[in-house]
Amino acid sequence: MPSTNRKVVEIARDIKSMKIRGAGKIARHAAEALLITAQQSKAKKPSTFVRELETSARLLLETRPTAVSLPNSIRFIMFRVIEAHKRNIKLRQLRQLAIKAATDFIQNSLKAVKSIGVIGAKRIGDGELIMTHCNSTAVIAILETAFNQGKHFEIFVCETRPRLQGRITAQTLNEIGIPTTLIVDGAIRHFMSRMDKVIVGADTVVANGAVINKIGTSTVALTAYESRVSFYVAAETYKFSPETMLGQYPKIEERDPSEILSKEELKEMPGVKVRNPSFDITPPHLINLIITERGIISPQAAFMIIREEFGLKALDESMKYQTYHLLS
Ligand code: RUB
Repeated sequence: MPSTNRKVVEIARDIKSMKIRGAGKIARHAAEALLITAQQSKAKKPSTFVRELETSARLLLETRPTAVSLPNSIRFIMFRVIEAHKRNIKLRQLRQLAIKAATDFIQNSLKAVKSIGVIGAKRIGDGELIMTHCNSTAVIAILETAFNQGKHFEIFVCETRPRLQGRITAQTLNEIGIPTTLIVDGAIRHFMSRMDKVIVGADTVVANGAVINKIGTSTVALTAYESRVSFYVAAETYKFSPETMLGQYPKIEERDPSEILSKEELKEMPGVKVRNPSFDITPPHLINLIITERGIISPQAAFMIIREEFGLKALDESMKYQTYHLLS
């Protein structure tokens, strides 16, 4: 088994500890880790080179289980490398191909976020009140684009317990100059009836159009539904999960209780259990639209995006190469 590149170990550690966080950033850093593996490889044979990439890929896949953008970015690169390796191409070309695949993924991903910004901004009206939850690069791209177009609107940001990513959103919106109000998660229903819409990001979009995002998102969606407020999701197509077409749902990550109560506080109430799920599932009937870089779709069309983006052959390959192959 080849040893893992030090920089790759560092990236994997930062994803696990959430120093690197958010589904899009996680995917781009995973691609960067494979890029570094390819660039710094000392392999003398193509098979050793592929094994080195697989070792890095396995380490990255074990970091966080819920955002499908992570396995999708690895699949994008590994699929191309393994197919080329089957054609017996030379080591130098294989390395170039891996570097190109990783670079393409990163560039496509950044382009997708920008396109979502442009498409989503068209749905922001002057004078609107909009709620968001957690911290999503795709959502911020929409809001920043609309703001730069001269639209006036105000954002309500949920604090997002326990890791308070809502504060990161509030800080970013403040830097852009967008009027922003930070609220605690418990105040979501109190303010919802005043909102014109909600926009959140996604970690995974499943085949039936359900969206997995930060814990609390489904409560925001349910509250929006009750108040007849539109609920939009901003998600690049690499957040759509081909595995869900094959019956496999991503695991909902449950993080350490110490993110909620310190070890000392926990010791003071030994009989109390703390649960800390990081994500939840919003069902499709609570979602009005999903904004992708390919356009706006209804959640019911998620299935078509998966078929078109990943194709049946890729679905088949995913059984061979992805989570299954690399983690087995
Ligand atoms: C982040 C989160 C974000 C999505 C989308 O969770 O749920 O809403 O990842 O973000 P965590 P983006 O902080 O646990 O990673 O649009 O930036 O991909």
